[in-house]
Amino acid sequence: MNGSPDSPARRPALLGTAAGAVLTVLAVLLANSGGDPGGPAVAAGAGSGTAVTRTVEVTLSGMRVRPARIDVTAGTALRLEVTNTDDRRHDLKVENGPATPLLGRGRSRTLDLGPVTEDREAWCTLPGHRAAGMTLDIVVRETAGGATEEAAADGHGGHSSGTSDGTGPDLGAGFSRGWQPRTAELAPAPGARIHRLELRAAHTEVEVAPGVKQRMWTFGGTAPGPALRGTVGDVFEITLVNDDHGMGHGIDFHAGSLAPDRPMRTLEPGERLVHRFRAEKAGAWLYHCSTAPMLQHIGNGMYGAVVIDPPGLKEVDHEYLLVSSELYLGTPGSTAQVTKMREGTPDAWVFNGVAAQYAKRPLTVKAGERARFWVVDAGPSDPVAFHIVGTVFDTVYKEGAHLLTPDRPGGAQVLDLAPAQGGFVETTFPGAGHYSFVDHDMRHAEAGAHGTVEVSR
Ligand SMILES: [Cu+2]
Repeated sequence: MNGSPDSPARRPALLGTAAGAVLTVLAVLLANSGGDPGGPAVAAGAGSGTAVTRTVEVTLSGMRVRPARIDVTAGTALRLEVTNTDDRRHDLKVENGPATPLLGRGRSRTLDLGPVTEDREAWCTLPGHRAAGMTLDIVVRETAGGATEEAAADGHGGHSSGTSDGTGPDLGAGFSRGWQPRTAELAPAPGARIHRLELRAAHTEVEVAPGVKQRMWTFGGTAPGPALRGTVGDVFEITLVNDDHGMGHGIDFHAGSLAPDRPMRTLEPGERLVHRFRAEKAGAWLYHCSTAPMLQHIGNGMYGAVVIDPPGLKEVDHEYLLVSSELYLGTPGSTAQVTKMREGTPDAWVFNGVAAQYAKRPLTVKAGERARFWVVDAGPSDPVAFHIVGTVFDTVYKEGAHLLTPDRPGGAQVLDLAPAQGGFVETTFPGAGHYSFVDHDMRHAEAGAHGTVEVSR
């Protein structure tokens, strides 16, 4: 049974013959955003007189400890080289063990835990930081095992997104190589008065948060589906094709007024229909899958926006469209995932389908430029309070009406939208800097619903 040359049982003996009493195995886990754990993440066992010291580089930043979990073999002497890479100060305290002092940015301290024989937790002791997710689990295994568990536990393994503890995806991590954000720029309405589009309903794997892939149910291969834009009186002729072999889907355009029975019916796999409506009214409208249970169909990605310009809409330097929604990880339609939808405990809140994507890849404008932000709340359940730090809105248009125009003395700070509502705000960025835009419900902002407008001179 121990025939394999690299079987765990033989490794300590081999090491023991090569070295003396103490052998240091350096397992450097790269904590950088997006990098795979580099170097030999070796977990060697204590056996035949071999005591093992293992050194792990640990970084503190963005309300996270990286790695978030370290697997060690029982008896391993563990040494943590702790570095704070955050602008804020943090520390790290090990349960029944040593603690670092408060560390400023770039400061490091080594913690010697000695031989570890039982599971331990470590955390930042600053008020609220532990609850916000600054924890590290040290997990003891009885025997030497493979080196792959560290990698899997480090949040790089697709669905292993660190959500089991309720802290959501690691937003400080990196997106996969080649990742591109969903464009937030909204193109002007095409001149034609009839808009024809084929939309295919299908399953698509999407990187919904840094390093986290999720199977989404999509219109046109993306979540949100493609944005449509026109002017009052335009006709939209949407051909919906159900490419989903597993279930039925339909479509409901809030921008249209018509008897739902036929155009919003559920299409069985392989079926198609043409959904035609005339946009009689201006607004920022939601479209979504019309098949029950809609909580799941919308919650898994089947939504998008239709923008119908109000007459006389002025040109601005930049126009953006941000569709807000919740994000529920896990197998679509599984009991675990649907329970989160019913209980209102999403894993993240997002703009345009991906957590923190515009924090990683900011929107860029120049000082003094004027920008319009269209926002549609796809829900399925939560409202959004759209705010841009450092700006005042002089224009607010919500649900078909101007609530504020620049000729009036008042200003606005938030565009508040219930699920399925839409509108826009306008502002002029006063000077160069980094303006965060957020859902001002901070539970949502801190769990993905934030981005940056980078304003240059
Ligand atoms: Cu559907």
